[in-house]
Amino acid sequence: MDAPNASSSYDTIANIIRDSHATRVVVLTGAGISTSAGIPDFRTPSTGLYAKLAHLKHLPYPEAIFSYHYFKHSPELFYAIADVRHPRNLKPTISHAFLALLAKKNLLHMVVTQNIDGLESAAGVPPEKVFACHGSWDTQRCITCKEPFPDDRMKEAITQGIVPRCLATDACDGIVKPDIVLFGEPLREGFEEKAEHKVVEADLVFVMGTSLKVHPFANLPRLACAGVPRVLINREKVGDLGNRKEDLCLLGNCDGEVRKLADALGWKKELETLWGAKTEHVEGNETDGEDYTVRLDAAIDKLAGMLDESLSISKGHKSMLERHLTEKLARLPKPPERDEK
Ligand code: CNA
Repeated sequence: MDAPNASSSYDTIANIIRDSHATRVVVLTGAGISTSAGIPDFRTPSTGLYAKLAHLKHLPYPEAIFSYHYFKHSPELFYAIADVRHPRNLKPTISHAFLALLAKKNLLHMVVTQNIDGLESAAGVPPEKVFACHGSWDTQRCITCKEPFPDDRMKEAITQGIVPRCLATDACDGIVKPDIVLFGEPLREGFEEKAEHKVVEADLVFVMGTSLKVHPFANLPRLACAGVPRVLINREKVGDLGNRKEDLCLLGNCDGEVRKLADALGWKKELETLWGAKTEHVEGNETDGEDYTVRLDAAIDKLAGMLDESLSISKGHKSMLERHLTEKLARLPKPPERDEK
């Protein structure tokens, strides 16, 4: 079968939705859905966070900063850049608003997101329709005794770039970590029920703004039943999307593709109105423009300085890195911990 041209793809998807062929829509999202809100993704060459971290010569590999085993040993490195990664005062994108519109029209079965920015909820997707499988910055706890840690103290620590310590008892003093899932940690409870089962039940699956490099999330699109249309909205082809005859690939920026799709559905005005209502009270993205790039670069310079210092004062850092890499290699074949491909 010939690949449909782009304009007929929008119409095909619109027909599937409009003619009520699809009423259990599952949307699988990643960092690309939030880049236009000003949050860099991980893997886009040049603008992604990994490209920036790759210049740090004493970091074993860019993802180490987001690895639990590395965090336990060197939490100060994570907190050196926590302030620029923390999502606050951000506007949801029109792509997030599209998810809320699907929910409003009773079509949304579940959004399964790898994102930790909370922008689905900010756009108005009901909480029971969002499964953030990598957690969020909303809460935090001690990694030793698991006691929750107060929000205001956490905010202070993040702003100042210092490692928060457990307040539960004098004896504990454990490191506090936001309830985001770092590499090597178990996923949030409910992955089977709220992600895998929902994809199996879906009659239409969207995959948006993800490189599908992180497991076990990366396997979710394959769980869609045979014959169920899978729609990729991304700048590039990823995973096995495009391999089934019912797959449709809209390659481009999420927001632009979503606008075209909304147009084909006759939802454009409603979408813009919903988006406007959810963003008018947010004054401006904190991560907008040059100021954010300057802050991010400054945080990464600080990180570089800390790494240089820790290497020059401590041979222990080197042996920790060796241990960490050995542990990482030993852990690789064991899903369902969150891990790279
Ligand atoms: P990734 O590996 O960085 O991939 C992003 C994908 O989105 C790539 O394929 C890009 O080409 C594509 N992309 C980027 N911008 C756009 C855009 N505007 N329109 C269309 N496509 C775009 O990120 P993944 O989400 O796949 O990786 C999973 C990690 C990233 C998760 O564990 C997250 O916690 C982590 N992350 C989250 C956030 C966030 O919460 N906003 C930000 C950065 C990283």
